Amino acid sequence: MTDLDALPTAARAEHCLDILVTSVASDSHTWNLIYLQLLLQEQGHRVRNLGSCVPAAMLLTECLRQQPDLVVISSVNGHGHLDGMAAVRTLREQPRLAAMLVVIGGQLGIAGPGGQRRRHELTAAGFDAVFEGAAGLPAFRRYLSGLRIEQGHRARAGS
Ligand code: B12
Repeated sequence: MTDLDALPTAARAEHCLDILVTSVASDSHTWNLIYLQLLLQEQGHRVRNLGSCVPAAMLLTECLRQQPDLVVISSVNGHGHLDGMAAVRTLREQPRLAAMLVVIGGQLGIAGPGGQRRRHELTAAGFDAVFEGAAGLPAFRRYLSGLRIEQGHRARAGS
């Protein structure tokens, strides 16, 4: 796990999220995770990064312990859609995690982006959103902005 305090962070956003960045069990790539961590921290979110090769059981333990607002799974080795489905099913079996947001992105298959069909498989397994291939990052940024607005509305409604 990365020492977060040693990394530069932007001023905390008004509605910052607690975000868990992780990979899947088979994937040993790490720069994708560092990239995402910095991207999210630059936007003022609090990030914990579990690193590479994270078994589903470990992810489950960390989610129960940390109760993050959002879990971001990244995989680029081509096995992410299979490992990702196993991981999200493990999380969704836990009633306490049923409402937690979980998204996945990167290079999820060995034959390029899987399009609508793969997105459907992954969302059916329990992901809230899928960000695959080159179009993934801009779509992910838009998704995050939407969450921030939603959280702002919730905070105002509660106040
Ligand atoms: C460096 C590297 C390695 C290093 C990793 C070292 C490390 N500490 O990370 C080593 C040598 C270990 C390695 C091993 C392997 N690798 Co490799 N590796 C690469 C390489 C050259 C660069 C990856 C990288 O660091 N990029 C920099 C980061 C910042 O970018 P990124 O990973 O692409 O992530 C970006 C996007 O994908 C996206 N993204 C990623 N995740 C997410 C998540 C979300 C939510 C969003 C929105 C976006 C997003 O955002 C990031 C920034 O743009 C790529 C080829 C390439 N040029 O991309 C191959 C590559 C990823 N590797 C590949 C393969 C096949 C392997 C091996 C299976 C090779 C082998 N036969 O052993 C193993 C797998 C090991 C394993 N168990 O996972 C393939 C994957 C093919 C696929 N997906 O179909 C690639 C694409 C090479 C290729 N063209 O074939 N690899």
